[in-house]
Amino acid sequence: MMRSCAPGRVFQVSCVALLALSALHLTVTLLYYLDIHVYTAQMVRRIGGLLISQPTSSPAGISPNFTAAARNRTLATTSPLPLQPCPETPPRLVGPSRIEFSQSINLEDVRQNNLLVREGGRYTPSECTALQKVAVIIPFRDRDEHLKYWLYYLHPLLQRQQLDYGVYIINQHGEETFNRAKLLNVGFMEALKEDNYNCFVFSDVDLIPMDDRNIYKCYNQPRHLAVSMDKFSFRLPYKQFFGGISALSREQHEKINGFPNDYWGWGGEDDDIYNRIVFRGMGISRPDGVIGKCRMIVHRRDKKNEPNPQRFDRIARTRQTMQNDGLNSLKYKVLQMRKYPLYTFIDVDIGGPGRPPS
Ligand code: UDH
Ligand code: MN
Repeated sequence: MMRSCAPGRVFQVSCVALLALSALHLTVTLLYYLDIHVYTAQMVRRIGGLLISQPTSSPAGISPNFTAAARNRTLATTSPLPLQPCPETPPRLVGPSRIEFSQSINLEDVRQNNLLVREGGRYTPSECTALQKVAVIIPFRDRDEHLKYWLYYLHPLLQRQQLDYGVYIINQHGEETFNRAKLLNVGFMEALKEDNYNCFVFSDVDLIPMDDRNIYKCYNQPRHLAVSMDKFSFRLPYKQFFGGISALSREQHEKINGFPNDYWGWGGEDDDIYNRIVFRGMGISRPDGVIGKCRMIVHRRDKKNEPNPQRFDRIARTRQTMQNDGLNSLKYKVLQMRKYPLYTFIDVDIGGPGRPPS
């Protein structure tokens, strides 16, 4: 009996072993398949997020679009893929490029060429996690033509620099004498109400960098970016010059009590800012003279921005005035905030010389 049963038993054991093996194989295959699908689903969701985040309506610079922003926020928070930090040197930079102001710019075209820019002029790289969140603040009044060139050149450049950024146009309402530095302080405060920006690039509307290696981000010292401008024959006009475009981290800006609010008219506020930086023990960081080349759109002096005759007296007294004139004394009233496809526009009453905002 035992002998006759033996081959049957061997067969039975083999069958069970085979069955067990098949089951194991099936399970492994199934797990692998499911995993791939979860991953694929994540990819699809991510790419879908990018596609959906394109603005679809409202012509640039004309009508605001609030719904896209809400949608983008939702997508951004549900994105499941962990991303690598963005590299120190962005890989898609092109170096020197041609900047000219002869062609006319159509904002709708600019928008079509920057479909990844979200409502309000926001952008977040999809391929990596940016290390800083940058608010670009532009002091503004009645310079629509210059703004078009700025958007045309800067949006592609900032994206190549893999920055997580937002663009804020701070418009001085009314006819009072212009006050660049106070508008920049307003931009700092208002941008922080929107997001936890940790870097602020303050730029004139008429300045375009000629080389995308001039990165619009913050460094361990306050950064001066407009170091060799065409209008100064591509040289620093003087060693302490801090005008045109600068970048300060939130901490650096707060450490100097922000910028002065009391420079009405053209000139001096940039020297006051330089003094503030030095008096708080910091120095200036700069790109070299080749990378730091910039073009300024040629323009006449604006009305209500005449050279400020008080500027020399004021910059001689920065050490005292900076304690009580700055972020801690800033008073203004936001009249309107509008989200356009390529920028956020904030219309603000900052008062006038000796007159508080109403
Ligand atoms: N700004 C405006 N509107 C104004 C005044 C100034 O938007 O009415 C802003 C704008 O961002 C501008 C910045 O403030 O780029 C600085 O002002 P600016 O461009 O007038 O300063 P700049 O140093 O002054 O260029 C040059 C004076 C004109 C000299 C003309 C002689 N050739
Ligand atoms: Mn200018």
